[in-house]
Amino acid sequence: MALLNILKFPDPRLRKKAKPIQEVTPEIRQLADDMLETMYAAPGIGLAATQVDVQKQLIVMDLTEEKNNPLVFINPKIEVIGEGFEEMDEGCLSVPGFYETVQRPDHVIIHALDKNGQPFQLEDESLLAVCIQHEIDHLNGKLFIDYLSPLKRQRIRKKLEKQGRLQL
Ligand code: K1U
Ligand code: ZN
Repeated sequence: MALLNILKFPDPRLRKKAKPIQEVTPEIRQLADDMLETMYAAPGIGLAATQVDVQKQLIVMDLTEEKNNPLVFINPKIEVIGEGFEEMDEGCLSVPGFYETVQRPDHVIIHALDKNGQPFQLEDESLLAVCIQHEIDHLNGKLFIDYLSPLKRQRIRKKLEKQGRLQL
């Protein structure tokens, strides 16, 4: 297994769109394992392939405190159920140190392939529903800070650019 580099905002590679995975090969399974290791080490509860500079529709997640329920979503799609919305504080491993409130549909059914290429569905009305929407946004080149005002986003960009320069 390998730890992968997580791209940080405003890296333009975070804006690339991921392509569907045509076949679930051993290389894709290895990438999923490496992404899980990277997510656990960060630490985080989710990670999209875009964040590690791979433009494939692959997401990993584990919402347990014990880190014992790794989830892999290949070519995920969501179906929004009803018209309810929920506001939640979100963080992002690509925007480290910032937590902001985002409003999203609160009830979804996720359709995806698992690590063996088998289709599965998951229905959720809590953190999983929020997290999968955040991760699917990554696959589409979108970040949670895109839901904030331009002024707030600019402040975050300046702080992270300053931190990046200090680390050089
Ligand atoms: O996509 C990412 O960058 C991962 C992100 C997922 C996420 C968190 C909260 C709401 C929506 C999506 C994170 O994992 S940020 C870190 C985090 O939430 C966390 C870290 C350690 C323990 C528990 C949570
Ligand atoms: Zn994120």
